Amino acid sequence: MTTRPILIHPDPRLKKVADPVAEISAEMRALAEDMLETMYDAPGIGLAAPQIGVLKRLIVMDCVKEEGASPAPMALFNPEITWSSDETSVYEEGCLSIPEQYAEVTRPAEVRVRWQDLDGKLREEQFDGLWATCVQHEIDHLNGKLFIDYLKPLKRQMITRRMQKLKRERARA
Ligand code: K1U
Ligand code: ZN
Repeated sequence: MTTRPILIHPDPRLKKVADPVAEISAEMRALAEDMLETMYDAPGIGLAAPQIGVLKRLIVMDCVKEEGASPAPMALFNPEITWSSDETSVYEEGCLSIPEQYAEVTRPAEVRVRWQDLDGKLREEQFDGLWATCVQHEIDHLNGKLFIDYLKPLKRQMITRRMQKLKRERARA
């Protein structure tokens, strides 16, 4: 398993619609393992393949945050939201591609998601709480959408400028 560098916004690869995974091959399973390692190392609670520059419809998540609790890693290939609740919830989101920037985003409080697991088996589950927020944030990444796209243009521009500055500083270091 290897950690992979995470792309920082703005990057054109973060704005593209990712391609479906045609076959859950050994290579795709290894990619999922690398993504989980990269997510835990960051640390984060989710990661989408485009964030490491791979334009494939694969996300990983583990939203168990309590200290000492057992990890609950998930890898979802070709995830699709099949139902969203009318009830919404607000969460102060962050993004590993937009480090140290947080903002409140309103999303459906519960979603049903269908996906293929590591064995290629079709699965469907209902998510709530932080899992629901995270799975929607990650599926947005597969569609080239970032949490800052939900914000007012001025706030989005301010965050984008901060990220441009951060990238310039990192390139100089
Ligand atoms: O997709 C990503 O960029 C990962 C992102 C997922 C996410 C966070 C918050 C709401 C929705 C989706 C992160 O993991 S940011 C880091 C983070 O939230 C966190 C890090 C350490 C401990 C707990 C949370
Ligand atoms: Zn993100």
